[in-house]
Amino acid sequence: MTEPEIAPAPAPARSPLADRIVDTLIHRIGKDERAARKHDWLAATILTLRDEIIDKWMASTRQAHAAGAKRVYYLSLEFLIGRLLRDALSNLGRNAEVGDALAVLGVDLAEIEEIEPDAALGNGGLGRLAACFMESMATLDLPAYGYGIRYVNGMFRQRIDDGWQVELPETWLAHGNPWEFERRESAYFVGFGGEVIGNEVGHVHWKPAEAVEALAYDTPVVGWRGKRVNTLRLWSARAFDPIRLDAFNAGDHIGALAGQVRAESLVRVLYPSDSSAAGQELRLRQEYFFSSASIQDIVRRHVQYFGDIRTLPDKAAIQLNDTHPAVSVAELMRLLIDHHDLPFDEAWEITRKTFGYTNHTLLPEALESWPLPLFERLLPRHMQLIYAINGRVLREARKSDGMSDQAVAAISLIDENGERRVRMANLAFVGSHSVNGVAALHTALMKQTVFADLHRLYPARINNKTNGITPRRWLMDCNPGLTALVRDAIGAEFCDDTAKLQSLDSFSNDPSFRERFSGVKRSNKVGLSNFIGESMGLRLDPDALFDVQIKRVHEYKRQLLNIIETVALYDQIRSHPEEDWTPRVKIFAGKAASSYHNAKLIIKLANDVAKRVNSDPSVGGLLKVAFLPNYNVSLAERIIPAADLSEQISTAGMEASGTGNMKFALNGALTIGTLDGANIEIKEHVGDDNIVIFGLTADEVAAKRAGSYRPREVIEGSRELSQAVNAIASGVFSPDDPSRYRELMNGLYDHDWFMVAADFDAYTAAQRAVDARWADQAGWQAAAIRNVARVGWFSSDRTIGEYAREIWGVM
Ligand code: 475
Repeated sequence: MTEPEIAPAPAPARSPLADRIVDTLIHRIGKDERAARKHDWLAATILTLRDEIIDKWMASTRQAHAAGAKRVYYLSLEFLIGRLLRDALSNLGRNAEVGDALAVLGVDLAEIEEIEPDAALGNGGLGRLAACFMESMATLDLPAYGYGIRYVNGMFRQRIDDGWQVELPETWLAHGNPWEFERRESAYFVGFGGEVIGNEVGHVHWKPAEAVEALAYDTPVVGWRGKRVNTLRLWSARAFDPIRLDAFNAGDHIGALAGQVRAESLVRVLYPSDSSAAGQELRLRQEYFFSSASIQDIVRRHVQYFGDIRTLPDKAAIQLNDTHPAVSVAELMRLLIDHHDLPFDEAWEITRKTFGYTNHTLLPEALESWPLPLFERLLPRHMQLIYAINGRVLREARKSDGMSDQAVAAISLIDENGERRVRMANLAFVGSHSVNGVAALHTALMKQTVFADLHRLYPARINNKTNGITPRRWLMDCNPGLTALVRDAIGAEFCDDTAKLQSLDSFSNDPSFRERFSGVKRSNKVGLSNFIGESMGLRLDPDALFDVQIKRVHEYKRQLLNIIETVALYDQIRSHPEEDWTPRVKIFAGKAASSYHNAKLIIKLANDVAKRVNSDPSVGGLLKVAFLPNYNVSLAERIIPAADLSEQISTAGMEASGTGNMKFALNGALTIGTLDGANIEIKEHVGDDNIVIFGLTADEVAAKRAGSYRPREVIEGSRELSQAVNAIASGVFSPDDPSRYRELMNGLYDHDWFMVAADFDAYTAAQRAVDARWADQAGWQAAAIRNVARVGWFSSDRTIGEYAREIWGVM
C-alpha cells in the first residue's frame, strides 16, 4: 500500500519585512539564506531594524535643531548597556512582527537575541545607571547625547576555575557591531604633554608633545514607543600617522607602527576597578582623551547652531558621571579662554552654569586624585587653569565667615598632605552649579563627610536625585510573564507610567491573583533552574526559596556576611535535621576587581562552601549554594525575575544607593536589607511590613568605628557565629589548603571594618523571620505583590524628570 500523498503545507507568505531582512542578508552581509548562520541573521535583523531607526533618529535631531532646544550631555567613562536588540524591538513595539518574519525564514528570534554580545562597557552600578538614564532621556523626549569610550575590550569575562575567578578578555566586537555608525567626519585632535607658550595674562598657546585623533562611533538609543532616538557617541582613537613610512622603509617595521599602538592603547580596555580609583597614567589619559573630544564636540555643535559661545549654558547641560570626566571643567575653560578669547571670569561663569556633577560613592579609595607632577607633565595648560581656579575658590573661602585654615585646606583643589595631588572631586564640585548624590542618605552623608567644608562654602549646591531603573528592560523585557499578568489585572497604563502600578496593590488580597502571581514566579524559577542545571550541572528545586545576592564583590557589600550565615545555617540543619527548615537556594554572582585580593578570596569561599554543601546528602534538598560565573547584564535579566529574596546587606553608610535593590522589588522579590542607600526609600515606599530590615544604622556604624568596637568579643559571644567563623578559619571548607581563609577570618576578629560580626546575629534573626514568612505563602505572595505595586517611583523616568527640571532646566 502506498502512503496517501500529502501536499506540503503552503509556505506562509513572506511579509515585506521578511523580504527586507533577506535583502539585507544578501546585500550587506553577503550571504544567502542557505549559507547564513545565526550571527548573520542577527546582523541582518539588526541592520534592517537600524534602517528604520535612522528615520526616527534624524527626525529627532531635526526637531531639536528646529526648536533651538537645550541639549543634555551625559559624560561617563562607563555605559553598561548590555544587549540592545530585544530592548529596541520592544521599545519600537515590533517584537511580534519581527519574530513572525524571522519564523517564516526558519529563524528563532529568541535564539538570535541570545547570541547578541553583551556590551559591557562598564563595571557595575555607575555604568548601568548611565545606560538606564540614556533610555529614559529618549523616553522623556529630551534631546540628549551620551559620551564615552568605545573600549575594544570591555569588562573582563569571568571564568570560575576550581572555585577561583579567572579573568579573560571580553571580545564584544569580534563579529563586528551592526548597531554603530563610524563618523569619519567627527574627529578631533587631542594633545598630551609638551609646553605652554606665553603667560596667563597674554595670549597662551599650548604646544602638546604628542597627539591622537578621537574618532566618533554613534549608537542609536531608542526611547519607549520609539518616541525619540538619541545618540550614544563613543570615542575611538587613532594615530594621525597610522604608519611612519620613513621608519618602515628604514627597516623598523615595529617602531613604524608605534604611534598607532599608542593611540589604540587609550581605548583598549576598561579599567576593571569598581569603587576604587585606578591611579595609573593610562587612566588619566583615557579620562582626558574622552573629555577633550566630548567638550570639543559640544562646543563645535553649539557654535555651529547658535553662533555665540557665550550662550552655551542656555543650550547645553553637561552632567559629569562621577569625577572620571572632571578634567572636562578645565578643558572647557581652556577652549573658552585660549580658543574663544573669553576673559577668565566670564569663562568661569559659563563653565559653572554648564556643568553638573553626580557623586556615586563616599569610599575614600574611590576619590580620584592625581600626583601633581604627573598631571602637570601630561596636561600643563590644564594645571595652570586649575591653579587659577583654585586661587579664586580659596579667596572666596578665606572671605567667608568662620573658615578655619583646616577648612580652607580641605576645600583646596590641591591636596598638600604629603605628595601634592590634584583632587578631582573638588574640581568637579567647584566647576558645577549642581552637585548631587544618588539616594537621600548618601546625599546627607556627602554634606556631613567628604564635602562638609565645600558644602559650608556653597550651601545651595548639593542636592539629591535618588536613582532609578528603566522599567522597560527591568520589568517588561526581562519578565514578560509578570508584565502580561499585571496588564491583565490593571490594564496597560503602567507601561507608560510606572506610578500606575499602584492599582495592583489591592490585588494582593485576591487569592486567585496571588496564585497566578506565584505561578509566574514559579515558571521564572523553573527557567533559571534549567539554565543552572544545563550550564553548571546543579539541580535545583524550583519550590525552594531562591535567595539571591548578585552584584560586584566587595567587602562593604558583605557577601561574606551572607556566606557565613549560610555556613551557620548548614550547621544548624545538620545538628537539627528534625526541624522544619525552609528549603533554600543561595544564589551568588559577581565579579571582583582583578587586584582585589579579599574579594577574590570571597568568591573562592562561596565556591568552596557550595562544593561542600551541595554534595552533602544530610542537608538533602534543604540547602543548595550556586555561584554563577560571569555576572553581567544579561545574566541579571535572567536571575532577577526568578528571585524570591533580594540580598541588600551592605554596611550601613557605604552603599551610595544600589539599583539592583530596585530591580528585584519591581520583579516581586522581598528585600532583606540594611538601612543603607536607597533601601531606606524602598522601605518607605513598600511599607515596613513588606521588607525585612536588620542591623546597624549608618550613625551606629560610625559610632562603633569611632568608639571601642571589639569584634573578638562579639564573635566569642555568639555561638553560631564563632562556630561558623572557626569552621571556615580551620579549613573545614578548604581541606586542600586548610589555612586558605585564616587571614580573612582574622580580619573579622581584629578590626571587622565592615561590621560583619556586629550585624551577624541581627542578620540571622532576620533570615529566620524570612523563613517564617515563607511558611505563610499567601502572606508572602501578598507582600511580593505590594512590592511590585509600590516601587514604581524608582523608575529612571522619575529620576531623569528631576534632573531635567532641577539641574538641567530642560523640562
Ligand atoms: C554605587 N564605580 C552604587 C551606583 O549610582 C550606586 C568607581 C571608580 C571607578 C570605576 N567605577 C566606580 C562606582 O563608584 C559605582 O559604581 N558606584 C555605584 O553607583 C549608581 O547605586 O551604590 O556603589
